[in-house]
Amino acid sequence: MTKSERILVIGSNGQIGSVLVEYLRGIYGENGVIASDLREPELKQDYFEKLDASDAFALAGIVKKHGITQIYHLAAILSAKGELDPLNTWQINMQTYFNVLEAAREHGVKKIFYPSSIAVFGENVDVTAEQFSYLDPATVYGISKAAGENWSNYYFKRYGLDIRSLRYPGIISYQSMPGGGTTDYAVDIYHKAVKGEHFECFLKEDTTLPMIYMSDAMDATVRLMEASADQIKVRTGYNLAGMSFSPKEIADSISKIIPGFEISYKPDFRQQIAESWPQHIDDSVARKDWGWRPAYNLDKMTAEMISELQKKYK
Ligand code: NAD
Ligand code: AKB
Repeated sequence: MTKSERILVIGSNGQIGSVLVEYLRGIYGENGVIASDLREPELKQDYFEKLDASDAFALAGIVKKHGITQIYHLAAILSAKGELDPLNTWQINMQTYFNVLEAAREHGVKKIFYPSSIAVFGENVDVTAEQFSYLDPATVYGISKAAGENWSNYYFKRYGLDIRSLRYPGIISYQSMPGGGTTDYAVDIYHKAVKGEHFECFLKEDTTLPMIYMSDAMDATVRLMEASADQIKVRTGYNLAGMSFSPKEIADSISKIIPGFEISYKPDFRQQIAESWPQHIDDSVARKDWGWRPAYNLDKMTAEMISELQKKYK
């Protein structure tokens, strides 16, 4: 990739987008990255376009107007929110992606990033999901991500579109709040702990899930996108792992720094979603193909989350 890239980030106000836009601007410059979302950002930005990515015409117009060379397509409805209105979730997740694929094909976009998820796996996967484990997702969100991966592979093979994808685990960040997933508790818990409040968890204490710290997720995303095309051997979605832990383990990690932190458990419908996902992810293919290595484990992440949130709430 060169510094003359013109990158469009769709869904830029969300948990990942708000961090990714800044991260990409650090590499490609302010005007190299056009942010876009349904909603205006909280702080006014020079390079922002209000966009409903379900509108194919509007999306293609922005691609043409800015001479876009790469698209990071983040807009989606996540696992928990998705179950509240399955057909609408399917419609939004798929229509926005088709609009991205077609705008890219017709207007010369060279590269696309498609965020997939551990939600593509389902109940028939073992405790650890391998790169080529069976995909039988239990949520409409997971079904849409698995379909999106297959469409990515199709557009790569049929039209030569250079689409790259990661199956993100639950992402944990201090900069931004999550937007309707099953792993959201693992961000909320830090906010409650730093504010000195009790945390009621919507998952059972021993529900282990794969997670990753935002800093590692940013590193993996750009590393994947900057790898040479011949290093990218998987054109559906790469397994990606950071760490795995249960609510009890994250609470114990927090208690080492904030003694007296209290958690209780009141599982709701998200428990069933969590139980359909693997507990661990084997990301050895990503490590081998393009050199992925995470830098954060649970305690290192906890220390940074608490110290950053203490600055925010002081
Ligand atoms: P989020 O819900 O926080 O943000 C999504 C953003 O997309 C929101 O700002 C929303 O306004 C915007 N959006 C929704 N519909 C849109 C539309 N029609 N047009 C334009 N913008 C629209 O989600 P996130 O956590 O930032 O996730 C980003 C992507 O990464 C998603 O595709 C998600 O599936 C994937 N992912 C996230 C995680 C995670 O833990 N955060 C894990 C796995 C995969
Ligand atoms: C969710 O919980 O829906 C997301 C994800 C793992 O895709 N965080």
